[in-house]
Amino acid sequence: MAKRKGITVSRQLMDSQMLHPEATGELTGLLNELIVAGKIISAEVNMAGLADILGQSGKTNIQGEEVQKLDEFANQTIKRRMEQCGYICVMGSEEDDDIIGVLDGYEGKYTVAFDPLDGSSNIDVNVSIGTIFAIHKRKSKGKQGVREDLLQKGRDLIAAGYIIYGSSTMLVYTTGDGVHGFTLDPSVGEFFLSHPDITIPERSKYYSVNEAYEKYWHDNTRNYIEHLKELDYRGERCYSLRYIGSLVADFHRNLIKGGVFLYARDKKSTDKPDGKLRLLYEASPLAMVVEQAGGMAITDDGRRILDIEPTDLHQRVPLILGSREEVELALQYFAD
Ligand code: P6P
Repeated sequence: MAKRKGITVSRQLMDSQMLHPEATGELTGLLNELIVAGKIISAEVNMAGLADILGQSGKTNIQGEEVQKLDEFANQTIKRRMEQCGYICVMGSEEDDDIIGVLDGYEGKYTVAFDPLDGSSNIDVNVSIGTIFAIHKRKSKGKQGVREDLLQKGRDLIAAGYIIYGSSTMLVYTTGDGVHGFTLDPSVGEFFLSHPDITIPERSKYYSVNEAYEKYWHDNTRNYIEHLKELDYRGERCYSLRYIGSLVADFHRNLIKGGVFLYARDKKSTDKPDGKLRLLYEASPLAMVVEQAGGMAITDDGRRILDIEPTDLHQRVPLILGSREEVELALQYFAD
């Protein structure tokens, strides 16, 4: 008797497409192409420990960070698939200074912004890392897309999600009808539904922040974290700090177990007055996922992440996101 494997992501995408009679199948096609790229990256990441791919590539990216070889591989893999998939008109990557076009004749109605391999500084120590993606509908007319097609508010996202390369490879995404998680079965090369309709616990005892920067924090961050440390969580025990230093890994843990993640602005780096994380391909897509899962995502002056009007491809934004009650508590310290 063949062992039932369950629902594949392609089947789930087709089912949700059927709920929208106006759907043309282009979004499904685009997500399927991103999934193929994710499978290719997953195979490479899992091989990294064996191949000589580890180590520095000797190049630096727009962020001034040393680019690991796997970063480049992931970036090239996604760009090659996207430029000729026929579903997008322009893309933006954390690894590329400027917007990236598509092959002539392959222009489609969507755009994609992505971080090809976030947390890459953790590659060599086998910590979970991830690909984050954000999909909008183009606004411009004509063939090739333009910058303005990418600089759209998170609340107008059509779809968003991430692939986490960890003890297993998982795809977590939303198209606005809830959040669904799929686990890759490498033996058949398919993502199977493993976490239907993910909802983030409303409360939690976990907070994620890099405490090493405490002396650089603004008072609101310091007062909030100090308050958490004074709180008895439901009279049982105080909060626990969980911080991996890999955004997708920290976010995924909080999505499943509950928690609040902070990367607020600090006084440490004058060249990063708005914190470290990027709006278009980190904060916005994760904010859509967390809101669809029942959580919240705000800046450290209380604004909703999804309402922010982007002005630059690589703009940074202070980010506080996670369980609804935890972010509501944080709002008492951060709302202007
Ligand atoms: P810090 C990894 O380099 C990253 O971009 C995110 O994945 C992670 O959340 C953050 O930086 C960690 O930054 O300053 O705490 O090392």
